[in-house]
Amino acid sequence: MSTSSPDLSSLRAAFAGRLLTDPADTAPFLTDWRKRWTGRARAVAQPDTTEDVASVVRWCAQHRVPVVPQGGNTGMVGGSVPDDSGRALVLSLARMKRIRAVDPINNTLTADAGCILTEVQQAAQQADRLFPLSLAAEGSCTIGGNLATNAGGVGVLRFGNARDLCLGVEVVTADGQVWNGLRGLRKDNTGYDLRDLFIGSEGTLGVITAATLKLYPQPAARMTALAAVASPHAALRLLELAQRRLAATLTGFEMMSRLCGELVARHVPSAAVPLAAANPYCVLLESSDPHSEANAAQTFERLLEEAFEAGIITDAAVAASIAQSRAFWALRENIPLAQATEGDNIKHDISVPISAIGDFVERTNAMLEQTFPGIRMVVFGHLGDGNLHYNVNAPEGAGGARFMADEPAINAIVYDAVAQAGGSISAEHGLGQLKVAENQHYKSAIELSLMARLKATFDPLGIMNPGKVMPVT
Ligand code: FAD
Ligand code: 2HG
Ligand code: ZN
Repeated sequence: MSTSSPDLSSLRAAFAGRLLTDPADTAPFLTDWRKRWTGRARAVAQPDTTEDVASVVRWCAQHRVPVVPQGGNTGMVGGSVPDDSGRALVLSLARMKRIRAVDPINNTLTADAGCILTEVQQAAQQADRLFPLSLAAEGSCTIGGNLATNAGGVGVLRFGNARDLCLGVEVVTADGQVWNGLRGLRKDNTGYDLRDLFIGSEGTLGVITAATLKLYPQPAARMTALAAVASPHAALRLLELAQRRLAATLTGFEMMSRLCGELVARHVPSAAVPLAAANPYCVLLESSDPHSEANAAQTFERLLEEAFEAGIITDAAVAASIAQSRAFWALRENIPLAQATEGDNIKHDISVPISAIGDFVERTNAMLEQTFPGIRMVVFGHLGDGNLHYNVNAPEGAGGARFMADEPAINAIVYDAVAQAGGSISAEHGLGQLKVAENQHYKSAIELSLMARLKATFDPLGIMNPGKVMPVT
């Protein structure tokens, strides 16, 4: 790839005021949410339309300039920021915010990639529909970023991940052509599924500029409860019972370890809930009932009584109001912020078969505690999907830098255990730049070879978000 500096003047002329080069203006685009990676860039381009995106990508292809697509910059694995070579151009989709169409009969909504997730949820609500993708970053992440990472979140148990919620995409390819694949079809077997290749590709195959999304009916009532359990094994027994009793109305099942509750109490006291800091593990359950509040409350309370009587849960609190329900969710949603405020941390966004989670946590906790005495496990996440944020913080009072030096050894223990359980080293956050090498280690040769061939086919010049997902060759 060229190291000389191509002239930006044609882009600057086309993007009057929307091509940032001043370091004070570009800085927010160059560091990720975790503040773990800071890169440099030639410029940050801010397109308004799909044709703008295409013209930037064509310019980048012509001059062999790497393109780093960026949405809300809330990713956890460093995918949205450039490396420190200063050669890349950051392509921020943040100004592309049009809701293009809502079709309540087809139950679809088509939105520009830069729409914030909450804006999409609100547009669906205005049409008396639900767009069920939901995650704590929803006030700043974009639908393009959600699709590019195939985000999960707290509704996957019932509605699936971003891929399951997307019927069509519009994409600017690596050579700057526009593919309009905005089909609102539930059935379309006309060959290879290009949409599904772009979803989850983290900006390494093309730029998603718009998407057609699936909508659902709004529920009549929602119930939320926090239940205390002794262990992840007990949480799994609760999951099995809840799925039996609530069937498809069970829409959320999140688990958190005691330290999560303690860290929220310490760093985000307004979101603290005493139950979470007083028990080894807590589960946040949510049901969404299509019929009525009375029906929802009755089924939910019966479930918790039965769980008590069976000795599965030791304590529980059912939210008596919308405000209390929000408070329970605030506890859960503030764990990442509380963990970041506590200090240097190592994240493992892992999945294993749901049935294997109890043993996985017990065995891996024991191995880590034995090898790194005092290490603190901050374990939480989407238990109903078999996906845990099996995160760790340094021992209380220990220096962060020394702890981070142990990251490769800590990762090896965790990921070997994940591999042994038949799991994945990235359940929902993607690979970004964080897990490229580890993916090469844990994936089979044939998978890696097919991935490399796809990358070369879609992006022969290697300009699309280089160094993310795949190693630079
Ligand atoms: P960015 O961070 O800007 O980009 C992410 C990746 O997508 C990068 O590789 C980027 O190059 C690429 N990209 C962005 N936009 C485009 C585009 N239009 N076309 C092509 N490529 C693009 N994630 C979950 O899955 N589940 C959670 O529950 C969850 N909770 C979170 C909670 C918090 C507090 C935070 C900070 C993050 C959380 N995340 C979660 C991670 C993050 O929010 C998601 O990965 C989200 O989908 C990223 O969207 P974004 O717009 O911020 O993308
Ligand atoms: C969540 O579920 C996010 O809250 C973030 O996926 C997880 O901070 C993390 O590790
Ligand atoms: Zn998560």
